[in-house]
Amino acid sequence: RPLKVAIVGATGSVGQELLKLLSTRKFPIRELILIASPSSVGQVVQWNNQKIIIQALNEAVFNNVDVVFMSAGSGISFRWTPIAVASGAIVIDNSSAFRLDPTVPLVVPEVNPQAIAYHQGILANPNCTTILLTLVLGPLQSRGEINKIVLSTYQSASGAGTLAMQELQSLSRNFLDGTELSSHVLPYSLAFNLFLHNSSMQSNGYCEEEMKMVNETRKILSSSSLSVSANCVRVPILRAHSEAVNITFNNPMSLDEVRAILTSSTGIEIIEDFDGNRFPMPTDVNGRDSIAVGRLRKGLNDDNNLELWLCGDQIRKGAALNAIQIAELLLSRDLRK
Ligand code: 2RA
Repeated sequence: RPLKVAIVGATGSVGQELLKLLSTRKFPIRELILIASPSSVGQVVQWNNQKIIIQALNEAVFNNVDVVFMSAGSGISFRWTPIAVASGAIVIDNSSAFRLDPTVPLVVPEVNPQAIAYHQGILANPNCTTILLTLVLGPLQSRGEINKIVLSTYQSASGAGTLAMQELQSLSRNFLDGTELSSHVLPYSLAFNLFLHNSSMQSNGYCEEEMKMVNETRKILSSSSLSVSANCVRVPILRAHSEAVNITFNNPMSLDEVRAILTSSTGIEIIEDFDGNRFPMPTDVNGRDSIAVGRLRKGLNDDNNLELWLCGDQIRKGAALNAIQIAELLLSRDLRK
């Protein structure tokens, strides 16, 4: 039956992608309500030949709502997700608020769809970098246990929001014009520059973004002993994240075997031309559902080692598409609660 759906954070880059995908994927909606910050309340949004007026966030807004896509940051999620669940809604939360809560499934539908069975009203969308990584690790784990992951990320400005994407463009223009370069949204100028991810620094010397990859990857792959080490970097790219990944299995694997697995895995395309030195680039994945994987090669010093490179659209599969795929999975199982 068509559903009443709410998007909290409707004006953000992920909220906008949710609107686009809910329409193109023909998600069964009988009513869509859009909620955003006070500065956006009253704005009219055109969606599926309807004019929808943006509403303020309050308790009543969740009445009779079946599914809430929460995409307004952890603070809003912490406070309003329990209220939405108490109103009878199922919440798919794009923030980090509940991702490590043992009662909350953390889901990449292609990898651990079975996890949705234990939800109690909240399901968490993993961090964008984790979605892209586990989409590849999931199928590979089926061929043999993965002991260790070492990776570096090359994260686009979109991960810091729409204003950060705009700032990258304006600072880059300023750079070329030789004018003033101070950043306001990002911690430093990203014009022809890069910097280590500026999420809060933990006492162990890793930042919050890196620890998200450690903890979320372990939860999604159900492998608490998996060793993960991440180095997260913000780079001057608009909306696609890239990752250089080094995987150690507990047994040797052949590249043909790995290629065959990834080629047949949903949501992954292989872009790989060693002769032409052509591998995935952010421009290959912008606005696309699939992520691109390439440059598969065995480690130089360890037969159990595999190295690869991936690129994926941070706003789409890294956030909005994965959230909708979780909702579609719930629908296929009749929104069990
Ligand atoms: C980032 N993954 O890219 C985080 C939040 N989307 O900064």
